[in-house]
Amino acid sequence: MRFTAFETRRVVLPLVSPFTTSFGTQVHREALLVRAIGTEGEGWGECAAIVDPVYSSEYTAGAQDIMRRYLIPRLLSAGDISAQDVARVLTGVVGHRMAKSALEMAVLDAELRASGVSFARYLGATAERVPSGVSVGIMDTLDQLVEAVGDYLRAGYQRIKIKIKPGWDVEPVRVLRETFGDDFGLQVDANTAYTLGDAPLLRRLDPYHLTLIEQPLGEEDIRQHAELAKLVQTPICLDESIVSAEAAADAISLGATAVINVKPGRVGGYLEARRIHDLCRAFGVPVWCGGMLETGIGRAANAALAALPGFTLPGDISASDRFYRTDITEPFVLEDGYIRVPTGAGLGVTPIPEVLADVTVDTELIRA
Ligand code: OSB
Ligand code: MG
Repeated sequence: MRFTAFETRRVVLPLVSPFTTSFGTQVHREALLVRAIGTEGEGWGECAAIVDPVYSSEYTAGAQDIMRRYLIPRLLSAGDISAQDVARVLTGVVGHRMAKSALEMAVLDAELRASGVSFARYLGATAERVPSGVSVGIMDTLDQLVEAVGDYLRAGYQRIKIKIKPGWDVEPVRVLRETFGDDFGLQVDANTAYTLGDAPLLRRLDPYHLTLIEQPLGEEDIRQHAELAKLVQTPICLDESIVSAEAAADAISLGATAVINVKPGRVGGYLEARRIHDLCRAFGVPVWCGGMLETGIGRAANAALAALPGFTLPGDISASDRFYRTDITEPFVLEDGYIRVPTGAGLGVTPIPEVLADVTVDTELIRA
């Protein structure tokens, strides 16, 4: 269909508790939503960028700016397009994958709503529900960590991922195994906080049979991850480094990653995410769906993606109430440790107008 306008909308949602990673603490989620307005209907997208450029180079205000100045004008003048054309239309703009992903998602949602097809069916999902994992931030004390993890395990989460950084790594893992035993999936995420010289330290995680260690080294250190993989037993899983299917293929063939965290925003969209899934499946590399503290909009799309057959590990797709007291869509809830994949047309969820109005800090309509 032809798109006549795009609305960008900045929303701020308070988090139920602060979320600390090796790159900082978030107390609320400032997210950028996109509404694509086309000749046959509308669709929603959510940008994965966070408020500051500390996870990747993208950040909320920057994403809004690149959309306004460069990306949306290209889509508005592209004529009749489908979601499969978006990457090509935007290809002249270098980088800004999270911004591009949000726009492609909104176009895809509009298209699928118009044709009555769900994201899950379009992407090739084979599951009706996905196993739910939870990402647990760095805490002030080990007692706080044990309490939080105990609550999540009792709620039914199927695996725990804890954030680590130098000074908060082996000891929290040891305490969690000592307290809760060996019978639950446990993994760690360093968000690039280590160097190859830390291999002896990271090797001390080996006895705790973690499912994986996520992105221990820098985004560009793919070769060094391959070196690290020879020095530690815990499987390495790349997040930040995997910015495209090409990067995924390189990292796999270099032996830098045994598992991949697929985040649609980081790789430029759900279509590229599906290509990475297909590639990993062909290589026999397990994948799981990462998260960026999505609202119900992004969470719905992630659940659909995670229902593809190669997603064999629980992802960071937790219930809405892990982050938000009030989600902007109907909330995703944990049912026996699973999140149900929406079946309605497009995303299958829509923002609740009153809630959306409450959390919106600005909107901008960009027309042809
Ligand atoms: O590295 O996976 C990450 C959140 C923000 C930025 C980076 C990451 C994360 C998470 C949260 O781990 C995952 C979630 O949304 O549940
Ligand atoms: Mg990560």
